[in-house]
Amino acid sequence: MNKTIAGKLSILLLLTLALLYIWLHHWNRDAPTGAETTVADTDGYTVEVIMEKAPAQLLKPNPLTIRLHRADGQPVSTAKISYELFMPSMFCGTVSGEAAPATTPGSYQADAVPLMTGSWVADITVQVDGQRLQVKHPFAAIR
Ligand SMILES: [Cu+2]
Repeated sequence: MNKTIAGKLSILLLLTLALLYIWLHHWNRDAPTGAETTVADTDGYTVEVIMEKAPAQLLKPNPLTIRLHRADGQPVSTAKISYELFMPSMFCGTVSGEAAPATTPGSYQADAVPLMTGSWVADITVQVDGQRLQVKHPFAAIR
């Protein structure tokens, strides 16, 4: 192989690797992960966490629905449900609040307001019949 061609090829290879590295890095940092719904069976209850908008909108109230029912399917409307939003890879503070019972039995409603774009977790605490259930719902926030 010609020396100049080999040189050009190695530069091209380096450039490709550099671009690949930047792309992967960018991808990992900026593609927030998250789901629309998290369903958890815990201590005889099923907790469903539904983010109506996925990804969520930055600095906007995003409807957050929590549905609670017993293992036998009976909805539970007497729980006290609170939430705490945090970013798992940052120390930028938390946003907390309570979910109010909605008209549908076993359904609770809150508005989640993410303060930054990226990956968030909604940490849901359900207090029901002297029990404390915890469900973590990952979600993403975009501009
Ligand atoms: Cu943050």
